Amino acid sequence: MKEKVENILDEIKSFKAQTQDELEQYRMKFISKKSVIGELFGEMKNIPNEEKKAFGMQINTLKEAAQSKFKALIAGLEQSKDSAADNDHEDLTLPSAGNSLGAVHPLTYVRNEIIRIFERIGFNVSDGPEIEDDWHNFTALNFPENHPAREMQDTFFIEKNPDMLLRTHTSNVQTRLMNSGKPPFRSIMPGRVYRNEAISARAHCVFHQVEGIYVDKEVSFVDLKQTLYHFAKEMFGKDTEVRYRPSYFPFTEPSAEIDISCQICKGDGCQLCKYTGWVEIAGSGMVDPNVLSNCNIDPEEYTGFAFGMGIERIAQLKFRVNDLRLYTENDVRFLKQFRTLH
Ligand code: 2NM
Repeated sequence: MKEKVENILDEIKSFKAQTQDELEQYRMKFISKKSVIGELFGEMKNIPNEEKKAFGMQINTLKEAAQSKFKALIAGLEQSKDSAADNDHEDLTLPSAGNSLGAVHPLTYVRNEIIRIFERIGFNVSDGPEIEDDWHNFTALNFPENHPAREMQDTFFIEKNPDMLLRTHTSNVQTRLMNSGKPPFRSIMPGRVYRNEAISARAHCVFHQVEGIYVDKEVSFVDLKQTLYHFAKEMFGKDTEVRYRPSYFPFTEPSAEIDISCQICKGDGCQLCKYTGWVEIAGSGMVDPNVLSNCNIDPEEYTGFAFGMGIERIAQLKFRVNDLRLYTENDVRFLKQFRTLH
């Protein structure tokens, strides 16, 4: 009998429980009522009286050993569960996988840059609808009834309502701004515009403009010249030269186109500047008095200048993009080249 008890004790000592199932097997075998130890208690009645005491002490010791081992097995399982959970955590000592940042689209960058330059000299940003009525897009802007820009082949009209169209410039925002209250107005209007053109390297039916307007008492052509001179220097660098060429727009009088010295050949002559040394960046002029009166502003009291430029064009000059279609194809080989912009 003594030998049996010692065998059970050995078995208890060497028992290992790695899973909940094994723990349960241990419990059944050594702890429960029907366990081997339980059976030993049942044998008490067969033990001669003079040995009962010694035997009782033996199996009590065995029972205690079984129970303390059981506690140890439970604690061991809990700990291995915890360390398994620890393995789910990131190893914070590993070097990072590196994150791949997206890039700003070159047109977005140029638009933001234009906004930043004009905001620093007191212009704010205005917004307006891309689907516009004829009055805000053409009539208020002094476009005569028979102006070629109004032709079907130049403008997208809304079929169900020929008075509505996709704006051909962001000047519609200027008419809305001027109509909304009293000068002074000093604002720029970035946005998408539409023209009915066949898509090619040099033309697209959707493109982007920033226009600007400054209306107040005694705004003069000098203000226009200095403002756009400042813009050209900020956008293209201090060494950039600027010139003004007489031009014509329905909504301005007088009108001028703004050229800068060619960024590519620095004035020596190249394909981009068609060997003139100059490239056009914007149109401008003094707001025609008719436009002011159309927008309920007294041209005797107020004057203003306005200008407009194509964002694609500025980006082309800055980044030498030689095909307009690159801007909308979203070829990552093109887009990746602008990764450092922000
Ligand atoms: C240009 C060129 C010249 C212009 C004029 C006006 C308004 F509303 F004041 F009449 N808005 N935009 C303007 C003038 C736009 O874009 C090439």
